[in-house]
Amino acid sequence: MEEKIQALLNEVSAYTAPDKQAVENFRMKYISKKGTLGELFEELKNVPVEQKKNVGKILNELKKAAETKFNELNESIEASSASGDIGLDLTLPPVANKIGNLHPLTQTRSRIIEIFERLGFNVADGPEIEDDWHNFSALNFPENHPAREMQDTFFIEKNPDLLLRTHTSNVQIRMMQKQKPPIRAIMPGRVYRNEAISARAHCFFHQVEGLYVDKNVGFADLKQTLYHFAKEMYGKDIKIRFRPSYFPFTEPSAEIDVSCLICKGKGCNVCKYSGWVEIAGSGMVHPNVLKNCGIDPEEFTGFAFGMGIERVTMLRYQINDLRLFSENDIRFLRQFQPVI
Ligand code: 2NL
Repeated sequence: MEEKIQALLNEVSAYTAPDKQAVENFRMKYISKKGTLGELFEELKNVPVEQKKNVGKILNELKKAAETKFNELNESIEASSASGDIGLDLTLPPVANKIGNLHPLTQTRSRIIEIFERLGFNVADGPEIEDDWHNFSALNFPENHPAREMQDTFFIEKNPDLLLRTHTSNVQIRMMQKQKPPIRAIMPGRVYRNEAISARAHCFFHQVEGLYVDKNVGFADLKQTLYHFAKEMYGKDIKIRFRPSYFPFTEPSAEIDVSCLICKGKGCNVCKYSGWVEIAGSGMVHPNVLKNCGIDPEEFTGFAFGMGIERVTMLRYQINDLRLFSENDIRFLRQFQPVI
């Protein structure tokens, strides 16, 4: 038994502990009641009387040595954590934080704003719940226009009418009422239409409308502004074309197409084999609209345009289903990490 105790004495004095857990393991193994010391004191009862004194003495030495060692180990662990050594290697490269990314529609909206801000356009905002006058009447919609029907527009109240705006033109109307030209602003925002939801239509979407009213603003300004926008948004090789169209609030009106980004104009299913995709509607602000807002159409002229942010984003990233934008599916949203 003496030899066994001697061996244990050596073991105890050589013990090292790198962390708190190792110190606790030491305590359990040697000092605790169920540990080695406890067992040895049990065994001491069976040692012959003539040896008992001697064995008891070295066993007590072992006990003391283990207790001293335990205190030492504890102190050195305390001291190393107080000195800032917390078992972390700070020279290792950091683990990148998993941060989120902006929604693809937000990214596109920011890019659109950036392009027009550099041309001197302000950014304006207005209410999504609107009255009939700011959404329809001021914009020269005739009394019996289909957009004024329940199946096309979400009405909140009837007589007097309150509705969810169907475009952000209400913001332009409010701006023209409040402010004298020159006016140069874009209006991004959410708009609502009473449509059956499918891959190509939704009951809400996002729009950016633009307005430029001043003396001598002409169709050439409209064309160059939107051509510049298309080149900034889609690349300098983009082609652009204007097709005659009709809106109650512009005269003349034009639909704007860009050469298909997918097939470069050769023909594919995105451009329906025409080589062109529609990106915006536009036109010269109708004199009635200017008059309705207290601006003299003899003195001032202006152009306006409107585009869907979803549509621009779908072309940018080749997304084929509008519903993906509002389903909050993380597998879709995570694909729009900005490139650093
Ligand atoms: C489209 C077409 C358009 C406008 C919006 C506008 C606003 C005022 C006066 C005149 Cl206050 N026009 N906005 C003009 C032409 C087209 O939007 O396809 N949007 C998604």
